[in-house]
Amino acid sequence: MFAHAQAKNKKDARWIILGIPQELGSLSKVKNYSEGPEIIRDASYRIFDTIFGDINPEFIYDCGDIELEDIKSLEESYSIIKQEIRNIYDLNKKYIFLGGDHSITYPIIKVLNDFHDEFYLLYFDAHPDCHPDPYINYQSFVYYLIKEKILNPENVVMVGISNLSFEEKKILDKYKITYYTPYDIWDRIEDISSEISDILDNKKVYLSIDIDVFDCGCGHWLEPFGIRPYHYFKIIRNLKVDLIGFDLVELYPNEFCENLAAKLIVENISIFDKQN
Ligand SMILES: [Mn+2]
Repeated sequence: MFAHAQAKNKKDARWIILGIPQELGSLSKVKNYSEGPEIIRDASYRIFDTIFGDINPEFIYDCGDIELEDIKSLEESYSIIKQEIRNIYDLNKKYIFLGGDHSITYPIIKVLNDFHDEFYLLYFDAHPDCHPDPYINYQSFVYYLIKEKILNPENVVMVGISNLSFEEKKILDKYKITYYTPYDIWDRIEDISSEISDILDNKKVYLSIDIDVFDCGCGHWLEPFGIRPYHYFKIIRNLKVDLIGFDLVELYPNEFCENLAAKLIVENISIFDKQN
């Protein structure tokens, strides 16, 4: 149970936490993505009050994890994740999904697309996950969401892109996807946070955070040229949006990184509660 999740039941909560310990979507040999939800919950006991706003634990409910342990096929895992989210989905609540590898965002976006006419994706990641692989996995699912016309590429904003394949660069150009590199972010954070705030002004937004966007080595992929939590919060605090929810994925366990993950979640709640 997440430390700050003290709502007595789902009905009274404004925020719903759901763990998705998926790792089938990863191509990496090290398979401990599935530990993510539990280690983030453990770390939440080391993170106390918030610095950006207030947090009220009575409005946060933790649903626990989706059971994925015995699932051997990716298609089956996507269909179970979709079904479980549909079962608990309520338009009046905000959702926090704990990954897992980044492929969990594929079924999440599919469900959101059923419930919302239009929404924007704000994507913090060192990678655009648009690689045109022959099947849907953690590095190709954004490409598939666009190809399947689930995501409108005009409604995607990527932050912190530092490592992309030749094909991905062409795809980002072809679909005219807005993206910022860590250099852009470090160089002109004030302007970029205003730009992003203008693009997303009053829109419904889903936020996806791959922790490898930060340059502190917390993701499975170790990307040395990234952004800092300062830049992240600078952008997030400037938004005036209708947040649908967010996910946090690809955490590689160690105490510093687990604390960062829990901190991001707790501060997100306080920031987005204040915005509404
Ligand atoms: Mn990534």
